[in-house]
Amino acid sequence: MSIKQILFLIVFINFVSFGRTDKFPDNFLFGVATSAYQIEGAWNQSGKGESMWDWFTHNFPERIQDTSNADIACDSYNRYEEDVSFLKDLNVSFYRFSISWPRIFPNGQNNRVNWEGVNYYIAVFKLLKEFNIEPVVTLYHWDLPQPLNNLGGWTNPLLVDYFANYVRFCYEQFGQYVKYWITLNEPQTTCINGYSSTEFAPGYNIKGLGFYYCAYVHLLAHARAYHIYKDEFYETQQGKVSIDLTMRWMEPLNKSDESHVLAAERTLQFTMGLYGHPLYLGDWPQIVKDNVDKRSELQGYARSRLPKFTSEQIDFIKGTNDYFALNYYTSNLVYPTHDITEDLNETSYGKDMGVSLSIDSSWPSSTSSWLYNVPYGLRSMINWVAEQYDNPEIFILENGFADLHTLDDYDRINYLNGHLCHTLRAINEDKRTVIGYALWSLMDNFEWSDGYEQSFGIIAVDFSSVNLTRTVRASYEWYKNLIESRTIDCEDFE
Ligand code: PSG
Repeated sequence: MSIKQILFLIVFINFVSFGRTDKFPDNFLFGVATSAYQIEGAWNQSGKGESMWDWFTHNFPERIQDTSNADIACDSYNRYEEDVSFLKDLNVSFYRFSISWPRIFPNGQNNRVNWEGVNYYIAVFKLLKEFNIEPVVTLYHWDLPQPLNNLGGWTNPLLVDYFANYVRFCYEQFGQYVKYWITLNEPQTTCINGYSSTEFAPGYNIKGLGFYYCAYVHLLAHARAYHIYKDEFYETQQGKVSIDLTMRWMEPLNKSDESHVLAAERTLQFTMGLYGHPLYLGDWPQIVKDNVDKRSELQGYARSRLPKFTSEQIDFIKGTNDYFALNYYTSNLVYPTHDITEDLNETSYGKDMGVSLSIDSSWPSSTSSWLYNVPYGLRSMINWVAEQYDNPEIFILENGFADLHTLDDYDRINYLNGHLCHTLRAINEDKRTVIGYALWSLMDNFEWSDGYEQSFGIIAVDFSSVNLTRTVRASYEWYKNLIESRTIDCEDFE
């Protein structure tokens, strides 16, 4: 080999192995996310009312892995200035956080306002504005005022009116600061874990019905909140309103078996489609109606376990998503297990789909039992949403990883890197409109039924210290660097 050839080889190898960094579009938004109950603490401070998660953790501590609660959590209610200083240092474009309903209306109703709570959020908004950080605001991230939980919570259609009064007040008070509103966070997760299982608050396993009634009331509440904004506030505030939806990507166990392909598609329709279809196409997905109506009849119900929308309700819900707020964490393999006319005494919604879920043993695990690192699933999910709902603008509002309680969180960096590379491919190669990405989470916090045993933060919080000391992890520096350079190395993430 001549010197010339060797030199060429060196240049060539450098080009393929080190030169392959990809750049995010200039207007792509990078941010981080949290939620009120998980970080604020101060559960009964300054006039805040009891939420259903306060009630749940105080009365059923055994339902939480470490029997803990979020009475104090990260104490962000008192330490928000420090937390916002990290946002400034990271140089994020936006911060996604939620407003605690019982901090605004202690008994859930608009006849008593807790102005201290209102002023807390105004202080946060002002600080974000000072640092040029866009607030992306979730109106409801699972902390329902307990008096409304006593009314049956999200299975009672009266919640729609209470929610309407609450969101109207929030638009009035905070609307001047907000361009991106999220009405409800991940109703799929709470309708499954809270109304068809005892794992999450309120822990009502309303067999066979909870999942669907909860979805029905959430969709009506979202649509009402959307119309209130459009009718009363849009003209002056010019913001966008969405509902935040989550899904695991569903991959057929055997891609060459048509019945597996159908099973995966069916599962997507029963989970993401249950919300996406009414919002974009009107009414429940056909397969959901077919299966649940049929099974309910065979089970001897006088009316289907799936509530029917009136044609007015269908029109009222359709078209009420200005952008698609998507959370993605992980994937599953799916295979068909039984005909829906079988196992009629079983009430889980899995039986309405006729499928079972598993995982691929090659997927890297996290410390959390359900979370595997499957980056291509995010790209598949983006494409599925785009194809089903005619290319909506997609805003990824949660993606993150549960790692050991360590500062050297290389598995998290690896997870984030892969998911951001696949997001970039969805933009560049699949030509999808993805406008931004929020990393879950800014800091360790109360991880629902896992308590403090799972950590999702790029900032570690020492929950055993009185000062709740915050320490940045390796992933924090990695993300900060990514935000600055807007480039990412995708060599290892095919
Ligand atoms: C999201 C996705 C799944 C389970 C739970 C969530 N999944 O795919 O099985 S909850 C979601 C939530 C936030 C949590 C975070 C991590 O919005 O509050 O802390 O994800 O679990």
